[in-house]
Amino acid sequence: MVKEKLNVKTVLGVSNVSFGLPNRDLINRTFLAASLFAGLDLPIINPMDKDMMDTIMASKVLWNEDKGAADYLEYNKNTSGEQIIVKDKKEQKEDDLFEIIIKGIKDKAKTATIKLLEDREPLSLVDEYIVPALDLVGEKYERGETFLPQLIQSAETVKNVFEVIRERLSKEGSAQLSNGKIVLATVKGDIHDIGKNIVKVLLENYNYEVIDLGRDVAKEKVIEAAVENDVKLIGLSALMTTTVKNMEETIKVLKGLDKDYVIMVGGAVLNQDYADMINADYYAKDAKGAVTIAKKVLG
Ligand code: B1M
Repeated sequence: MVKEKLNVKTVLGVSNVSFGLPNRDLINRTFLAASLFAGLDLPIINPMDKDMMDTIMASKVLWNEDKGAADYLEYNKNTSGEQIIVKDKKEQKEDDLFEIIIKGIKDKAKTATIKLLEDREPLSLVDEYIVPALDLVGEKYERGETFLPQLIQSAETVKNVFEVIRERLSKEGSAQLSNGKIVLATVKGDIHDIGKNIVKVLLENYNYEVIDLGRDVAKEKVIEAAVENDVKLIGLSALMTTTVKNMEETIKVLKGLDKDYVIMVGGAVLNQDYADMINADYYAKDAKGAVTIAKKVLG
């Protein structure tokens, strides 16, 4: 009411509420959470009381005052393990693209990429920076040393990096798309599309017309696009052990149709043996491998 009617900030000595009661800490931190929820601006608390500080840090995440949960992650770094900071033998520098991806510093990504491209091939950045940095982020995530918001920040940073690479590649490549059409999709249930997008750009660079169905694509949509566009080659990408099953099902349905579709698969979760097992015609380890296969199949 004070905030609505008077439009002023509020301050409150939180722990007075529990005076005379047992287990005051419990009452205090519950009241703190309730007061913050009601819009309290400045709680007066003992900053050495970890429970109270935990509630403050958590509430800032929940009310989105702590963007990307950055302060919360920093605050918890000692309790949840070592945070990702440095690439082993390298000095920690924020202008290093590897560090920029790992730390998810989106606004520095483009400048650092442009600088690297002064004396490097665009695609070398994929193998030297993007893949190893994301691999490290993924490993740390798996070990519980880094968390989903950081994974998302790193992925968004890579988007900025790849934007520059894509622009450079399209300047270098030919504008004609004449070597044949390819349907490309990340399979149902899987939203990982960074690798698929890299494959797409490189295929286009070699003059293939890519019908990109995006990510989380149902098998029915793949079939519809293949029939509609009369393609021979279909590329499927999957990154998770849980979604390769959907890749297998998509291949099964495609192979049951009366056209001889050629199916190439890729993604970090796969290898040649697995690709053979799920009846794919080709497995590509990376984007260059996908181009080699396209050349073999479509010329
Ligand atoms: Co997620 N994720 N993620 N993630 N993520 C992985 C895959 C994981 C291995 C991390 C880990 O735990 N170590 C793990 C899967 C574990 C498993 O398999 N069981 C995982 C998980 C668990 C999850 C979530 C479930 C997390 C959660 O919500 N709790 C969730 C899944 C959501 C879903 O899909 N339903 C999730 C979400 C995300 C983000 C959104 C944050 C983000 C993706 C953003 C995006 O893609 N738009 C993300 C990221 C970035 C990763 C890691 C760290 C990096 C993936 C990547 O982009 N690599 C990843 C760990 C890892 O792979 N090391 C991980 C770089 C990319 C260039 O490589 O895709 O392999 P890649 O592509 C390569 C080659 O494989 C090949 O060429 C590319 C270029 O060389 N290639 C092809 C790929 N597709 C091809 C197709 C071809 C040919 C070649 O022909 C058709």
